[in-house]
Amino acid sequence: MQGHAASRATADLGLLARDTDGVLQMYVDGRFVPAADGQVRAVYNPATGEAVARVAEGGPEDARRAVRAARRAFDEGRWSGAAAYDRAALLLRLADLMERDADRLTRLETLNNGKPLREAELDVADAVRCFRYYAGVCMQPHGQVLTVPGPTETYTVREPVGVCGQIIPWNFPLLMAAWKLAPALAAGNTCVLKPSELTPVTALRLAQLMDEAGFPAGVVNIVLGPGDTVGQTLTESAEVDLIAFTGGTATGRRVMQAASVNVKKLSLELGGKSPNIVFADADFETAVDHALLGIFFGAGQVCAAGSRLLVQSPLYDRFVPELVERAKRIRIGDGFDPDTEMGPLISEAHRGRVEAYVDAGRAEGAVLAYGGERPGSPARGYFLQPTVMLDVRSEMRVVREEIFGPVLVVQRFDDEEEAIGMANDSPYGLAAGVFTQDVARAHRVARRLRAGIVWVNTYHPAYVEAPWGGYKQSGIGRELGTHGFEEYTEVKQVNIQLDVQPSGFYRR
Ligand code: TXE
Repeated sequence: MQGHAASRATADLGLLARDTDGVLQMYVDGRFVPAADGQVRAVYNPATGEAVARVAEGGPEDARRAVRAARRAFDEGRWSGAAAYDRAALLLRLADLMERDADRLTRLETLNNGKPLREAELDVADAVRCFRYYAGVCMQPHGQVLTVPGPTETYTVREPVGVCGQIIPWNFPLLMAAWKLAPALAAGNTCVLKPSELTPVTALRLAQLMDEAGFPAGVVNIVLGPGDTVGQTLTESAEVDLIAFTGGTATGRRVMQAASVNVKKLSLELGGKSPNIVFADADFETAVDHALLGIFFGAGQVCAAGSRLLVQSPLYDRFVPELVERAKRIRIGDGFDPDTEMGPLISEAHRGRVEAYVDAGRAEGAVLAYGGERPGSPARGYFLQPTVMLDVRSEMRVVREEIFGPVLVVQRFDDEEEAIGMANDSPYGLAAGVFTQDVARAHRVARRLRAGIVWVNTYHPAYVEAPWGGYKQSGIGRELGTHGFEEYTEVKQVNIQLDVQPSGFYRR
């Protein structure tokens, strides 16, 4: 079964546009092209450490070409000038093609990212939903008529910002492409999307599907390559009007700086260290289950991961042993194995970073209740055990910094006030979980948490209809929902004098 799905994924790779040497091509101005200087990069399957494909490795010149193509497409109005209905029709057509291709996209995602097939399936379904949702949003009216003093008709219109540079990470390669492209295209922008250099594969399949759907040339460009060259060129380019970035906070700062060149619009979806608060009155099974899901889904490589667990004292001694036992039972393995519950980390280097955090936590006095080791099996790949650290203090690095791996730190609290204080004691503010059966408490705590997303008695669901983004250093702006659409628009006010006459302000 596992081998079968994996070999089908290898066959799926054969569909992608390639040159005569088998190097996968990027997508610029409606054509699949090699890198301007012919560079090539290998991409890997993190579950085996094996190279699965070679891809064109773009550089600054490729980024500039893609930006020129997007600029031309925008300035000629090939897309922004199209009726919203026609843009929506293409987004819907794309969603249909993605659905037709869902099994393939799922396998390709597992092959290149390592996540279990069942996680990749969710990503593909959510990506399809995202394009459909924004097809609908795009056909809604977006302006307002305002009542102002005087005989003036005043209204607002929303217009596309222009050329959008979109930089995405490796943890949800296809879904992040959808979160960025769907609202931007719905609003009439043209796009240059840069996938992570580690996980370009599903974005290349998406490019083929966009080509098949019939998007005009230059409207969507997918340029491959490293962040510090291709990403940097996009963020610095005076021809780019908006940068939408998802990635680490340190890189986010650099992006912000580079984007200041022409005062670009900016949306940043950065890191998190999200608290998950379990009150003593919580439904026990639900809270344990969601605490596990909160941190071990995606092997913890999720911006909104519930990586700080806060448990109320009366429950602590029952809750934590059960959580640790359940963490031990999580089946780690190759994403193609249907029994796998948690896949590998994205790379050897990233696993090293996560292990260094575990060491730092121990050195600072945290107690390792379970994990921290590479599992004996699978023998290859970048796996790490689910890890739970106890007796942590709020000043420790493992409590303050984003680890981005399957590492949960657990703290104890006595009352609601203390829990809120601990939860908010972070430079981040992306998400938070609250487990309680007291409805008034749920609302009280949700109000006081300094986070863009609060889940009560659940963890992790993301709805395309609802705004996604963080407070504090977790970012700027919101993705998804109508807020996500508005990020990709400029708003213009138009004032029409109804009683046409001079102002009389100056003598005639
Ligand atoms: O991310 P980077 P990395 C966090 C997580 C992780 C840390 C580092 O804590 O451990 O970041 O991961 C592109 N100009 N998150 O190094 O560098 C890069 O090519 C423009 C949280 O993988 O942020 C990739 O496409 N672009 C996060 C994208 O930025 C640049 C998801 C993300 O890479 C660039 C990933 C530059 N100078 C990591 N440098 C989340 N919010 O979900 C790099 N890039």
